[in-house]
Amino acid sequence: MMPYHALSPKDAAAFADKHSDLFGDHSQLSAEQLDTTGLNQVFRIKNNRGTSLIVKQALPEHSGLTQYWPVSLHRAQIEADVLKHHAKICPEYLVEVLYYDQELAALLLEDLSDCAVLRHLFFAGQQPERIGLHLGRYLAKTGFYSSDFVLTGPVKKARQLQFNNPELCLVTEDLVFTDPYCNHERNSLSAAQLPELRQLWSDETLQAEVAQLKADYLTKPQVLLHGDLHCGNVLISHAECKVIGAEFGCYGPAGFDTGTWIASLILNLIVQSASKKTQAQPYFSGQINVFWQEFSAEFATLMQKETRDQSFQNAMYQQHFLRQLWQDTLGYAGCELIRRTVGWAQPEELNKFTDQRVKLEVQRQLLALGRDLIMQRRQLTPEQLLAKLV
Ligand code: SR1
Repeated sequence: MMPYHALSPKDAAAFADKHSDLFGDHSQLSAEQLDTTGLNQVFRIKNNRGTSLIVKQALPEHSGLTQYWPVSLHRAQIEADVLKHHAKICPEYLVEVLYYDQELAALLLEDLSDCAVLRHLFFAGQQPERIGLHLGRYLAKTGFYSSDFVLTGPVKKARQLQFNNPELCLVTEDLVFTDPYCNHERNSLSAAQLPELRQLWSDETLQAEVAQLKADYLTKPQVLLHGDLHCGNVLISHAECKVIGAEFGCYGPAGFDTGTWIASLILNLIVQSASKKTQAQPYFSGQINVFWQEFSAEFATLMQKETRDQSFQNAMYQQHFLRQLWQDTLGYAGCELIRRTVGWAQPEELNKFTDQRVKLEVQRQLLALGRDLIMQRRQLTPEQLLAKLV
């Protein structure tokens, strides 16, 4: 085994060559360094016949992140395991992990070069069909088959240990549930937002609800979550929909992923509506609707037909579970909207505004909607959520 070192492009090509049969003998490999978040480095390795693979390696330091949180290289193992585990359940929706090297904290992945990042398609004004359907199926299947409906107690507890991800979960705990509700130095704020921020920071009723959602994130290990399901982590082509970027994976409340995903669509809806570039509302509302219809129908069918645990075969319990999951979805969607508006990890969607007045108005809308979703989550129906997006 090779001790850890940051791979050079040449090392990455040798790594891909060694762990795949794809390239063949005497291949001339080239390595292109793709965009990097700084937390990882990513290479595309190609031979002269156009066959390509991806090497993704976790880096020990990140400008910014590691000054606040210890993030060990173990996150690469978590990512490989979550992707592989979810792929066992629905391979059609996951990037394939061909090899994982623990020492190097490096994954060898299939290259989805026919696909584009969903966020970039949205920026280009495209409205890919069926994303709601795909993500609904992906989350229903991976959620159900990693839950107590199917797994025995001992197997589930072993999985919880395997996917114990304290370091990156702490990033989520701080960035999603803590920082936005106080004047933390990590927040991304502007003076013009001060009236709304003062309200947010003094809103004890809202903060009590966010505390409840945070407690559930910490203590409700229902399903194996992706943990960071925004449209930057979804790749799309005319034929495929693939999920990537699972290093925040862990066991947690099923509504966390469904809520984060819906928030990502709402964020794009509100940003695009403000930019008046395309008819955003019918498309995004339609996708949110299809997503929830598909997710809840698939989850209900699986509960009815595939539940192994005798207690959880109870139909009334199953209905209660789905009702609670919807409420959690709204709550986590609200938290995600608020943290993406004022927190540290501002999304590319918001950073694109050149007119600061329009950006401020969008931020106000996101904060108000985020608050409503959290506070009204016990009453709001899916139809009422869609009505709020008009
Ligand atoms: C660089 S880590 C900060 C945020 O980005 C990721 O996408 C996660 O959402 C995390 O909160």
